[in-house]
Amino acid sequence: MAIPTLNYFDRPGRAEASRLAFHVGGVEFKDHRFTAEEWGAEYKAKAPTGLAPWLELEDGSYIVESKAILMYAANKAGLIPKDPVDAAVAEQACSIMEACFGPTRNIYMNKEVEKAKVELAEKLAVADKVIATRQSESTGFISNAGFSYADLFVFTFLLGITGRLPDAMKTEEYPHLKKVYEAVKAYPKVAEYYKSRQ
Ligand SMILES: N[C@@H](CCC(=O)N[C@@H](CS)C(=O)NCC(=O)O)C(=O)O
Repeated sequence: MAIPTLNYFDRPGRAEASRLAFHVGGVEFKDHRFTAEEWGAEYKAKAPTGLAPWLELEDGSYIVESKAILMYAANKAGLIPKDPVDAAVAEQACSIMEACFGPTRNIYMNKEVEKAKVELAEKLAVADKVIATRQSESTGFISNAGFSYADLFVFTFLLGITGRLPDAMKTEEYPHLKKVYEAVKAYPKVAEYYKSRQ
């Protein structure tokens, strides 16, 4: 049986939330990873928009944009809240976290680093504040509706930044984001995924 292929670099980045969603949902997919060298030599030309990730579906068509791919994976995995408010709360968390990508990228690219650090701190503080308003006290997930793709989105952003730019964010300054991170990390299917990759 043909299965979808997720194409991305061999790092978490913008594909990790989808990888985890597929894994959590027990949805089969091919996790095709490449190095930066392979990207330049071969895959950039193959990528539909010249950017990664992209997902090739069983019928040969594709989906680009990491968030759209995550929507596909999350739908397949049953990780999209059904209630309208819960669904909006999940999207709210993703959007507010997405706003942190710009300054993070500038820090990574060594572009106006001090300015980017200030901007990142401001955006993380907003994300922490907004997530606090709906976060489940008992589970630590973004909403009382339970584990969703938004938890994976926030988790993988934090995983990326703490892994690649450990000095850019002091996690203890953002207790609600930290709580999401720890809750997702401890989620059995997620813990199992990282154990299997060791
Ligand atoms: N909005 C796109 C951004 C994709 C993107 O910027 N991908 C980067 C890696 S995270 C990339 O392909 N960089 C290689 C290049 O620009 O050649 C998404 O979310 O999928």
